[in-house]
Amino acid sequence: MNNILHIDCDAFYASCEEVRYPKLKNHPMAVGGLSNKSIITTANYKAREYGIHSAMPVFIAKKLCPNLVIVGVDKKYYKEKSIEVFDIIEKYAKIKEQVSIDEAYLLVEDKENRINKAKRIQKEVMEKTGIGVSIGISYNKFLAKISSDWNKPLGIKEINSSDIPHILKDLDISKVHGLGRKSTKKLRNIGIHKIEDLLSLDEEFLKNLFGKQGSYVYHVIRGEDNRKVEISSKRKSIGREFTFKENTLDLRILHSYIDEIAKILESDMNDRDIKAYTLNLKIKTEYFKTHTRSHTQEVPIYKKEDIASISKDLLEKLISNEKFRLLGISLSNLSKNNHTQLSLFD
Ligand code: TTP
Ligand code: MG
Repeated sequence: MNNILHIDCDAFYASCEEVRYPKLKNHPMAVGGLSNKSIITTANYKAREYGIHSAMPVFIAKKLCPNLVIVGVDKKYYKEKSIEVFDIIEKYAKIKEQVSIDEAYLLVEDKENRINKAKRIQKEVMEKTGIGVSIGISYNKFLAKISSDWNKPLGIKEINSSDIPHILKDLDISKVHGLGRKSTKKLRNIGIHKIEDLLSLDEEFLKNLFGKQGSYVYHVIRGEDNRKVEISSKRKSIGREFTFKENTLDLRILHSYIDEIAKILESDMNDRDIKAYTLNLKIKTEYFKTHTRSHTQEVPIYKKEDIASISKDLLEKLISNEKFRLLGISLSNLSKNNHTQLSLFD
């Protein structure tokens, strides 16, 4: 069963800039340093038609495409967009493992047709964030990652066990994630250019060449990869907050927001198969002062009734004569339901 999805954003930094400056959408554009001596970080697909790519010096890129627009790097903004994108994606899977600013693996365990699921993800992410993603579907991480790169941008590709190894044969060895630049160079020097050539080498030979990594490569190109999709260790909390239509101190209203958030958090934790040990309540007053209170306990918190009652207790400690304009609850100190503390993965 193909339970693993690999999602990779298309021309990520450049797509973020296109969201900000829609006029750049149909124009060759790259993100990078602004001086001629600097290099291109990434380029939109229009610019790629001119042969422009990551790590290319700016002066060469400008030679290839004189009307290329170059936008400076704004990592903070890309990070925010990344959170927007992957918060949406997270809802589609039991486990999400984010591996970089623009890519994540999902472990999906429902019955939904994988291609349909991928289409739904693409559509929702595009509609809500303006970012295009490509999605690879397969039965292990290595093949899912190869598939997400198969027909970018906005690609969807599924690789089945019956496709292995022939579907990989024509791919260049640079597509083998885990083979670095030095390793591919070494291989090219001995006439190995395609995965087909790589398949003709035995495990001992690859081990001698690259040590343990050689053994890894020998197996993954045969569709053997046992790495598990793990909840991202970076995910330290899950939470929701609401800003009220009108500032209030009415306990009935505040409690109903708490009940609502508790319901959402219970279902979020259920979907992800996790529990929490700490609950944090945050309120913002009408004068924009933020106050927080937390509660940690030995017994995991995951039921909506518990989330609500702990929050209501904490809320009492925050009541003053200032009205509230926002209330949020987050859960941290997360662990998977098999009780492995997430910090173990750090
Ligand atoms: P990638 O996913 O490798 O590239 P990309 O998203 O721009 O394009 P693609 O459609 O082929 O996936 O990298 C994600 C972002 O990381 C990229 O937008 C910019 C940044 N990045 C660097 O900072 N340095 C690099 O060398 C590369 C390759 C990317
Ligand atoms: Mg990408």
